[in-house]
Parts: sequence; C-alpha cells; structure tokens
Amino acid sequence: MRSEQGKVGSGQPSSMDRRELLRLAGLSSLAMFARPALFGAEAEVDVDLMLTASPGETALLPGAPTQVWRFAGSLVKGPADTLQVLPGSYLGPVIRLRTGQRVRVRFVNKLGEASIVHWHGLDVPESCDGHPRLAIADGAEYVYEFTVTNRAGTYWYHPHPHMRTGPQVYRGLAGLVLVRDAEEEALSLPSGDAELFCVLQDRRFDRRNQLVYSSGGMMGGMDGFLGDRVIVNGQAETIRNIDTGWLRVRLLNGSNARIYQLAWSHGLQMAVIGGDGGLFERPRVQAALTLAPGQRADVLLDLSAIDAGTEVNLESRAFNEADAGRAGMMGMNSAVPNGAPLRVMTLRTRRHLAPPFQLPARLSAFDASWTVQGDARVRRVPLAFLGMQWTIGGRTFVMNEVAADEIVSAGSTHIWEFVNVAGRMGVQAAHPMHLHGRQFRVLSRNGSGSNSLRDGISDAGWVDTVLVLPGETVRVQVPFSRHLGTFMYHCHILEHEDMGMMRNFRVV
Ligand SMILES: [Cu+2]
Repeated sequence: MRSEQGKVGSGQPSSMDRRELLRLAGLSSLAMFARPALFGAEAEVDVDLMLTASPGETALLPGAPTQVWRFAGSLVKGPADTLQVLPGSYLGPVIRLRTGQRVRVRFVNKLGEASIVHWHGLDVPESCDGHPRLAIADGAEYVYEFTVTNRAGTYWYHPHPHMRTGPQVYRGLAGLVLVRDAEEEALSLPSGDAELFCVLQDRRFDRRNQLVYSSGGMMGGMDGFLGDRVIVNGQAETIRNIDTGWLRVRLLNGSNARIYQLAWSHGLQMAVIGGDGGLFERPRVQAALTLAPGQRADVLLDLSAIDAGTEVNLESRAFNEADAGRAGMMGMNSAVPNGAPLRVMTLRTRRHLAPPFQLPARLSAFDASWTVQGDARVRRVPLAFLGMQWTIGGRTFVMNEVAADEIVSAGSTHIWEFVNVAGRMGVQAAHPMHLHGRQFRVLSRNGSGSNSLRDGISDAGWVDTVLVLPGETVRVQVPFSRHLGTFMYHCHILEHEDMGMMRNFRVV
C-alpha cells in the first residue's frame, strides 16, 4: 500500500498551523490519519474506494463535447455494486452503501485548484466532513474513513472549498450516495427498472456547448446562479422508458440556486415516503413538492391507471418569482427565472405491468426515537442581507471563528429558530439552511403573507436542509452529533454560501 500520510500532509493548506493540525489529528485518530502501522494490522474497512476529481469532457449536447469537472471512482474493496457509473454524464458515480459499513475514500485532487469533499447528510467525524480549512491543493490526496451510521436514504457528495463550492459543483462535481438498511429492505419498495434516481440541476450553455457560469458581481451573489434548462443526472436526455405500475423516484435538487415546485402530469399525485434523512413514518400524498437546493425527496408514483404508450411529465410549476425572494435584480440573472415553468423530465410508458405492490400505511418506526422538547432553550438565528452581504445571525463566514452561541455539547438537543427578515431596501430571499452532522426535525413554520412555495413543503421526517421563505420563522430541533469538532451550517444556495452565508458551530 502506498503511504498516504505524506500526501495528506502535503495537501494541508499553508494557513493551517501545526497546533490545529495536531488537534485535528487527535480528534480524528481513526479517520484521515488512520495508518495501518499505528494499529499493527491492516485497518479493516468494508468499502475502500478512490475518488479522483479532474477536468474532462462529455458528449452532453449534439455537436462539440462539453468541458466539465468530474469525480471518477474506482472500487478497491467492497460489494461489486458499490459504484455505478452513469454513461454520458458529468456526475460522479452513484455510491451505494449500507448502514454499518466502514468506508474508506481516497480523494485525489487533480483540478488545478484546492478542493475538499463534503458527504452531504452523513453524520461523520470532523475530519471527514469537508470543512473548507481541510481543502487540499492540486495533486494532493485526502483519506476519509468513517462508519455509515445514517439510515437508508438519499444522500450526496460535493466539494466544499472556501468561496469555490458554487463553480466546482456547477462544473459537474457531485454524485449520489444511496444508503440502504434492513428496515427499508423489509418494505420491498419498487426496485430495478421501477426505481429511478433523478439529480436535478439547471445549466446554461454557450453556442459551443460550453457551460456558462458567473458568480462574480452582485447579480450572481445576491440571487444565485440560474441556468436556462434542466439537466437530469448530468445527462441532457431527460426521457426515461418505464413500465406502468408503481414507480419509486428518488429526487435530489443538486442545482446551485434554483427552487423547483414539482408536479406530475395526468393529475398524478405522489406519495412522498421520505426526505433528506430517510423514510417518513407514514406516506404523505401530495400534488406538488417544493424542492430547494440540497434537498432530497423519495416519491412513489402509482401509474397503474396509465395506458402503455403514454408520456407522463414531471414539471416544475409556475410560481411567483418574488416568493423565492426580492434581491433587487431578480430575473435579470437568467432568461428562466425562479418560478418559470419548466419541463424536468418525461416518463414514456412501455408495457402495462401491475406488480404486487401496495403502498404501506406505515413505513418506519424511527420516529419513535424522537419527541418534541418544548422546554428547550431557543436560539434565534436571523437571516438577512446586511452591509451588502447575506448574513446568519448578523455574521458572515470566518474560517476558524466560532461564536459563543455556536458552541454545543456533544449529543445535546437544541432548538434553533431561523428568522428570514428583510434586509435594507427590503432585500430578502428564500434560504435553504443546511446543517452538517445529524439530521434534524422541523417543529414549526410561521409565515407572514401568502407564498405559493409553501404549498408543497412537507416539513415531515428528518432533514438536513430546511427552506426558510421570505418573512418566515422556522423552528428546528437539532440533536447535535456526538462527533466532536467544528462543523458548518450555511445557506445551500451555493452563491450565497460562497459569498459568506455560512458559519461554524463547534461540538464540545
Ligand atoms: Cu441563501
């Protein structure tokens, strides 16, 4: 085995002092510095994979190939179906894991600039969380090692370097992590050809098929960057051939800034069975589903009344652009602003099948592990545009800064109250607030005035990203991780994040 330790060391940013490095090493003795030599034996992992980020090209559109950045994976050890490469896609491989597995990922950066990988939604040690201060230089390698403690669900991975998350994700650096467990398997949900995963991203291309992106200037940073067409799973082709019957569709909004309000044609309702953190206790039947950047949804669709040869469309319904925010220059950013109706994808039905599946009344017993802690202290966290910046609690991101109200005890439960207030000149936006670490619960949502995006927000189950609409106050109950160290919480509109709408919290 090659020595990774030297490479990890060489990848540390020069700004990290030795004391910080030693502290991290101490806290994460089983993670990035896990050296077989330290234990006198080969450290046992169930899954061992390489993940290399590098520039490449893909035949996305007719004509010239598109220059992208992407993750390429290779399996060193583990079940043969751990990695699924998507043909003709710029996305990284789908990584299929199982609760309880010990996983090692050797991330190699060949991008020509610093990067680091965040495992979005997974509760992992500090050293594996992708904090920007851990970003490694071009040519360096970073070794992640963690145990999958999350429930079955749809998670994802993407870069998290300081001020460069937006452009790196936009160029193609993202991929799905699908975790399974015994509780989910016992439900025998539609699988194989009857299970789709759909990563929704909007992109803009120039006449030579090259990606167009701008995060510079006030327009990009205030509003977030919007494309003018939807790309599904990193592929331009958005038609899927399916059989009728029951279909499971796992959705991820992997867009930088676009909010979708999803609905199916033919008056089809969807049974939403899960969100960011796995299955709900019971299915929720919805006509529309609001999905903000970073969020996932697990949906069952009953197509048994649909004839073979029918085209069923997934659309993003029209909504009032101002419901996603008023940042002054809204709409000037893209030919297709937030709220413009969009065709997301088309299901073309082939044979008529009626598999023996019934929607379970009860999906999961996991909610029994949770009760509302009504007497917990509430931390108020205003979200506002102040001093020409998006702020959290009146502050912006400082690499190693943690304020007193951002320190929590390991394993403790807190209530945080996000208050989306208008900044100067009434500037405000919908902010999908993401906490690293454990999944949390939404306790309440109080909105002033009507907002068409509220229709379609479920707030059920366990989440890691909650959409806070303009003028809303959203309370969440967070059972903080038992992993010690510094983690992040931030807006998942990537241009807001890159602009500084991010803070550290520290688990002590
Ligand atoms: Cu935001």
